[in-house]
Amino acid sequence: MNNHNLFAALRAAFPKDLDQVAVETVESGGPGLRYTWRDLDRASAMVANLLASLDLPQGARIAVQVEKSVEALVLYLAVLRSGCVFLPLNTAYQSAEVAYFVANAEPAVFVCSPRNHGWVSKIAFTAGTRYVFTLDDDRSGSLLERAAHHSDQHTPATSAADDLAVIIYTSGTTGRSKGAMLTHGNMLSNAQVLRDYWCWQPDDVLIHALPIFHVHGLFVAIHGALINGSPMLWLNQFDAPSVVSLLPRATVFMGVPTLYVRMLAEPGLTPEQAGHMRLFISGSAPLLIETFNTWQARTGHTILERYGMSETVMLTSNPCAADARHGGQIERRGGTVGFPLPGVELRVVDDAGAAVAVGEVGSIQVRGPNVFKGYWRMPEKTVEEFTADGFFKTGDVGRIDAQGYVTIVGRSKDLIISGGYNVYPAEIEGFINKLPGVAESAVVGVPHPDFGEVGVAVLIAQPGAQLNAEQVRVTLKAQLANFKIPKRCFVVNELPRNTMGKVQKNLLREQYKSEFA
Ligand code: MLC
Ligand code: AMP
Repeated sequence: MNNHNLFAALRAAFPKDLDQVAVETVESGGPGLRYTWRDLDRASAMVANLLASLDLPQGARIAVQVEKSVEALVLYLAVLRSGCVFLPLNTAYQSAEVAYFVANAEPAVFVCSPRNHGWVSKIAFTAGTRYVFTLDDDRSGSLLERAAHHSDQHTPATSAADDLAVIIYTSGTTGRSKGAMLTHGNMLSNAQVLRDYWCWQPDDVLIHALPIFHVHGLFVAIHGALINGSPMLWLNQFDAPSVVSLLPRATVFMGVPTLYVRMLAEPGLTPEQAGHMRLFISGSAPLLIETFNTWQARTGHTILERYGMSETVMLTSNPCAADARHGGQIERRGGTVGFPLPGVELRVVDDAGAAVAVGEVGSIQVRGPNVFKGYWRMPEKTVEEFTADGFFKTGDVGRIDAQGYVTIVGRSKDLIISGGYNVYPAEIEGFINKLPGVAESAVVGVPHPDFGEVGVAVLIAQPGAQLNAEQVRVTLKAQLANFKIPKRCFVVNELPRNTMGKVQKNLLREQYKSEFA
C-alpha cells in the first residue's frame, strides 16, 4: 500500500453498498437519524474541501472542542483525509486549560461549540489561530454552513505511515500536559490488529456510547467499526437504560468500567436481553473482579478486558478466540489485561532496567508499530520516556505469568483514573496551592463505587487563615474540568511525611480509603 492515510484505509473498508446505514443516532424523544456510508464520505469530503480552501500550512493542527455528534465524527474523518492534524479536546476543559493547549499546539483552526465561541475565539486569535468555526450537536454552526458551499468529491491526501495524524494531550506528572503525537501508521496498524484479534464479523453492530475526544471512543471504537464496515448505534451521551435497551440490536459494546457498573444497576440487564451480543469490551481503567464476575452471572457474557494508553493506542487484550501464540488459550481471565497484541513487544523490568522473572512485578515497557512518535515540542521529555533500545516506559506496574497473561498491579506515575478520565494530582495541587490561604496540599485517589477511583484533597492553611473546604471545591470548579475537581477536601494541621520531608501519600490514601465506601 502506497498511501498510509488512515481515512483512505477506513474508506476502503466501507461496504460496497454505500446506501446502507453506517450510523444511527439514538434519541431519547423519538426515532434517531440515519447516516449512510455515502453520507459519511460526502460530508467529510465537503469539510475536507473547506479545509483545503483555507490554504493551511503543511501539518496544520485542527483543534476541536465540541459536543459529541455524528458531525463531530465527520469532522474527524475530514481532518484525516485532508492530511491535517486532529487535536481533540475534552469538552470539560475550561478556559485556562484550553489556553494552554492552544499556546502549545498553535492550531491553525479551532472548531468549538457555539456557546463557547466568545472565550475560545479570544484565546485562539490571541495565540495566532487563523480560523475559528462553530459546530453544535444539532448540526448548526459555521463549520457546516461554510462546508455546504464545497464539493462532495475529495481525494484523500497521500500520507506516509510516519506522518502525524493526531495530537492527543495527556496530563503530566509535572502538572503540564504533553501532546502525544500519533501517526497514521500507529493507528492504522492498531486498528488492523484489533479487527483480527477481536474477530470482527460481517454482521457486527457497535453501540458507541463513549466520548470521542479520547483514545477509547475515538480510535478503538470508531476505527474498529469503520475498518470492518460495521454500523454503529450512536449515543451522544452514555445512558445505562438506553444502552441496555439497545443490546438486542447490537453485537459489540465498549466501555470504561464505570459504564459496566452503571448498567449492572439496571433491572433490565438479563441473559435474554444480552443474548444477541457477541462481545463486551472494557478498558481505560482497572475492571474490578467483582464487576467482571457479576457481569458474567447477570448476562452470561465474559467481559474482554484490554489495556492501552494515549501514547500507544492498544497494547494487550484478553483473547476473543484461540490465541495460537499462547497455547490456543481462549480464556478471558478477570483481573488480567490478557496478552500483548500481535506486533506489540511488552516487557516487565526492574529499577535497573533488567527483565524480571516470570510472575515478578516490575515496570511495563512497550515497543511496536502502535507506539507514538514522541511528545509534541518536548524532545527532552520524549528521550526521557524511551529506553536506549526504543521501548516506551508506560509508567504502569505489572507482571506477566507463565501463560503470558499480563496483570496491571499499579502505577509508578502519580495518576488517578476516575471514571476512565486521567487526573494528575500535581496539576490539581498546583491550582489549589495558588488559592488564598492555602499553604500546601496533597491530592490522592481513593476507591469510589461508581467512578472506581476519585481524588480527595488534603490541605494545610497558612498561619492565621481560615479555609472552607467546600469553598475550595467551588473555586476550583471555575478553573478546572469538572472531573478533575476533588470530590472532597479536608483541612488538616499537618501532612504525614517521611524522614526526607516528602508527603507520604500512601498514608493519606489509607486514611481516606473508606470515604465513599
Ligand atoms: C463526570 N464527573 C466525573 C466524571 N465524569 N467525576 C469524576 N470522574 C469522571 N469520570 C463529574 C460530573 O462533572 C459531576 O460533577 C459528577 O461527577 C457526576 O456526574 P455524572 O452525571 O454522574 O457524570 P456523567 O456525565 O454521567 O459521566 C460519567 C461517565 C463519563 C462515566 C459517563 O465520565 C465518561 O464518559 N467516562 C468515559 C471516559 C473515557 O472515555 N475514557 C477513555 C480514555 S482513553 P458535578 O460537580 O458537576 O455534579 C484511555 C486509554 C484506554 O484511557 O486504554 O482506553
Ligand atoms: P490515558 O493516558 O488516558 O490514555 O490512560 C492510560 C492509562 O490508563 C494507562 O497507562 C493505564 O494506567 C490505564 N489503563 C488503561 N487500560 C487499563 C486497564 N484495562 N486496566 C488498568 N489500567 C488501565
